[in-house]
Amino acid sequence: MRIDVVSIFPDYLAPLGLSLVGKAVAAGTLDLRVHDLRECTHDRHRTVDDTPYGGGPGMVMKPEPWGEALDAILDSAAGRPRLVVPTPSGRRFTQEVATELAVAEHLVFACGRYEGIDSRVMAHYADRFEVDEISIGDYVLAGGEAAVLVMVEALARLLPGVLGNPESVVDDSFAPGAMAALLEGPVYTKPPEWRGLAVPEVLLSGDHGRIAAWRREQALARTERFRPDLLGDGA
Ligand code: 6GU
Repeated sequence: MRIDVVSIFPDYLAPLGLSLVGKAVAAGTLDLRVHDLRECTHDRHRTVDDTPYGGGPGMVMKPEPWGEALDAILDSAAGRPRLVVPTPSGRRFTQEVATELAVAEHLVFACGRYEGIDSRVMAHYADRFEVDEISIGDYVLAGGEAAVLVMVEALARLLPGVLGNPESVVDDSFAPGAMAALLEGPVYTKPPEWRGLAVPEVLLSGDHGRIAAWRREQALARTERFRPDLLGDGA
């Protein structure tokens, strides 16, 4: 998979060189390219924003630098990439959306700052990209960069060969399947007793039936406590 990220803070994306995503890049599973939007400005102040038409607070990102940056990416692209614009006013990012993005051949993330990107940019590219405006949750960030870190990490671990154990994807909270719509319960490792706290006896029993039943019960209790909406009876 190829991923391009365009931002006025390319250094913000440096963590993509670490951990699981970094390994996917090193292994060649992920071709990750980060671009500085200001390289596509041509004035002395490298201006990327201006005041909003119609008035109101804040600034809006000008279309011209975005046009230049996205044209250059398209010139080196094969096929029709997906353009993902992180914005609090987009559709909500979920595990299902991560799964959807993970099968794309080429994703381009356009990180807005300020009050957002001039809407004509998304309209203009709708024929050459599949354009998607996506929010990672109901709160407001200062820019799309942190949201890109979230989305890329979520989808990179779904790429074939990225996770050591593909079953960890299957058991995830929110993964489709037997544990669907249940949060994962508590986990334990050695030692069997730590600072007076014992690992639940059932996990040491070797009885796989009892262990599975206990895990299901724990997952259900946790879901009732923190996410009753997932059970359909809490709202
Ligand atoms: Cl994707 N961007 C910004 N700026 N704020 C957000 C967001 C995205 N998702 C939730 N809040």
